[in-house]
Amino acid sequence: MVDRNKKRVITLEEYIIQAQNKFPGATGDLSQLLRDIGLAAKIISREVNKAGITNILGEDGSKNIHGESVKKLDLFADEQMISALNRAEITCMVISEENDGIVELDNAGGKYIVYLDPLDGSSNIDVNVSIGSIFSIYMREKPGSNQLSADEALQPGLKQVAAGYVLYGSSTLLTYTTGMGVSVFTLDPSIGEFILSEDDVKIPDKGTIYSVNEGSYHSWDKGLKQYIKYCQVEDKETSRPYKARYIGSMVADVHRTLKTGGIFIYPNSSQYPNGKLRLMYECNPLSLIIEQAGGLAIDGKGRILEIEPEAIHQRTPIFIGSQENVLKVKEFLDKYSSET
Ligand code: P6P
Repeated sequence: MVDRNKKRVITLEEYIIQAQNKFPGATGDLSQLLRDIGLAAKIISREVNKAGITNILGEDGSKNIHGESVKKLDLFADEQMISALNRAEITCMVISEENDGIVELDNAGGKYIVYLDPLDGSSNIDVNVSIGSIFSIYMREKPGSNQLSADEALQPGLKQVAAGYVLYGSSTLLTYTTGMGVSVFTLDPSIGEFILSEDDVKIPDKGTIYSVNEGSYHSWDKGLKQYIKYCQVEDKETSRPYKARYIGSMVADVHRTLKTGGIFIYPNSSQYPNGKLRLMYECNPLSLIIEQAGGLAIDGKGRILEIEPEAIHQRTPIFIGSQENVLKVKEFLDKYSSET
């Protein structure tokens, strides 16, 4: 007898189609794009989970455009994502951390522009710590034109039509938003499908975890130093001292912040005067996710999503997480803004 009360699983494909049906005018192109990213994520997840067995761990001996050693898995993830996006012929160009300029796809007239960090946190691959893929999707301002330029891709984060990440951890999660809330899918390897595990996710208004690389403490501005001291002072009313948690993989640190509340920080410093993390394919997509979940993301002054980009690989400081935690660090940054 079928147990009709048993909750039926909803796959990523079914969810995307149901969401598309809410928009009668939808062409189905964005749905196709999200499904293609989902397919690439499954292939990358399989390779990440057996990386220790196949000869795909370690470095491939080359350096990326930022002078960072490239891991074999970085390149594999980049190839899989770009290949998946190319097949659907609705994306005209991809901008990826692994490539200096724009990667022109076969259909130069495609209406979408996709930013990728194909495998973020790759320094953690060889020590089996969670890593992630991040994607950010924009509509072209001049659809149909075969003249591609990076300028067309320089749009503020508020204009993203979709954004999300894949977290390769104890399980593989795909989290995304199209501006109508945040949904989380968990990969069920036994059937090879992403299954809806949480819908319309909301970040707690405040949290008791702060996440920052305290090894750089001495190169921070005074406001941030004072904020971290505030987090560490005992005060039962505000549940302090907070806990410090830092994985060193942005997708993992931000996903934990989404789930538990609190704040993730990668600030400007003497080593990284404009911050280390990339605006277009790390900070903007994760900021859209967190804001859609009711949180906040700033560069220390204003919203990350409102930054008018000047370069496709530009960096930005980021303070992202629960409203109350982000507003509190901003109080300290403003108070000590005139002091270094
Ligand atoms: P640090 C990983 O290399 C990364 O790009 C992000 O995923 C992560 O948040 C950050 O850099 C870690 O940087 O300087 O603390 O090692």
